[in-house]
Amino acid sequence: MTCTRQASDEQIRQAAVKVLRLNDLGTMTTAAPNLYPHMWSWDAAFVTIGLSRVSVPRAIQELRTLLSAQWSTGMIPHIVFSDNATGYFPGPERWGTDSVAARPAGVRTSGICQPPVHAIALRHVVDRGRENGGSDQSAAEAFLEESFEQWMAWHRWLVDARDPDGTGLIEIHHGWESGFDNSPRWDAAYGRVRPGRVEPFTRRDTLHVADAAQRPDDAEYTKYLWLVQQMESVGYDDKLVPGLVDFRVRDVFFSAILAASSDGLAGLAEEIGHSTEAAELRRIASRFQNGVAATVDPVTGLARDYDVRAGEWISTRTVSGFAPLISGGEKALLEAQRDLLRGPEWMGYRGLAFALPPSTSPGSPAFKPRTYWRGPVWPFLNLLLGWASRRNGQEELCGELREASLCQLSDLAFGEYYEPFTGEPLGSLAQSWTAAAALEWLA
Ligand code: 9WN
Repeated sequence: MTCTRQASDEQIRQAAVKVLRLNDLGTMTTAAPNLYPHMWSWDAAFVTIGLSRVSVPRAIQELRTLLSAQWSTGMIPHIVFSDNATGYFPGPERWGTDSVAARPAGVRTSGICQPPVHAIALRHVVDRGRENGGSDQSAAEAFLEESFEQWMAWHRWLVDARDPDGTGLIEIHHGWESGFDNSPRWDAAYGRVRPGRVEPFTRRDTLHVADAAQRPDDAEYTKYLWLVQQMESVGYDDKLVPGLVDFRVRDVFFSAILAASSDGLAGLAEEIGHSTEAAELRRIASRFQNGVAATVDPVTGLARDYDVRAGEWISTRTVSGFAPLISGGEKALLEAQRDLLRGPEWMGYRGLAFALPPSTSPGSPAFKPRTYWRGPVWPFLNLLLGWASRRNGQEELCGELREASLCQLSDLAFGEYYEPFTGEPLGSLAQSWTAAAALEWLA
């Protein structure tokens, strides 16, 4: 499918750089200007990838800021709050993390995590530094040496705290940890969450989007806050949370990202002579790659999450079903997944504005074209799929995703997500990781 661009490459590049500049607070880039006035963990990784095309030192700073918020357990929190802590709810007070001893002093954070895309971003920073040479190269290589143990601690924490039984899948305790907040993947699990008394709250997110119906509703938010309250009641203790929290699922997409990132970090470890850690990371990569492959539904061909409390597979048709393309795996599995992705339920669905996978298949009864993770297309995910396709030796698929993405992003709105059939940008505009994805696609 060919598509038309509304702006030249140079116009897209300049507009994307402007978004990142306007969202830059100096040492952190906010995820979006109004809706998200703080740093989000997996957004920061994509922002770093985009920034590395503009300034390697600034890209390094982004990861450094994120690492300054790492808990002593190794966890990297999903939000690092800026000083503008009143601009988003729930803020640090509601998270109740100020009294958690594992949190580094002087940095306010949430108490949960997000998918570990960071080592992929670090690989980009090192590669850009080496391409540029000179001070960019020395800064990137010095940063790799200096930060390596912290990335290692992050991956080890995920493995030890979130997969203690060696299933090859990471357990999450909140939809926010998946980054796919209200995806229909989580509907059944949330259906079983029965909130107790939740402290009263006033949302701020709905003030910053054109139509509040695009966001999760209040009943969903009540459950989100209930889970926070449950975890907060035990100080986010890794040993205690699984025993009391009402949401426990093994997230296949998160696990695939851990596999891919661990493999990437292993390569970086080898380059700096950490061969023991490299071997450990390769074992992690293969454990989670196998874990992901084992979830594939023989009927749909999509990878599945697992609801731990219900003891059930989750078979909703969402884009997370393509987790094996991210983790990598056996040739036959990846070929089948690529066919599916290009097929009539996904990139080839009739009438799509751009041949890009919607977050939920339009063929699914759960599909809602304008509602957040229930249907819209999320541009940063397409960059991740493109990156993985190239790593898997699939330049052609990467090229298709690139072409369609650049057409989509040539509206210069840098939407958080897009209506799949009209191509309308939705949610927050000038979203940082969307701008970053554009910069990386243009390179
Ligand atoms: C909650 C920042 C984040 C993304 C998530 C996305 C959304 C937050 C929210 O925004 O989540 O973490 O308030 O809706 O779902 O993937 O990291 O862009």
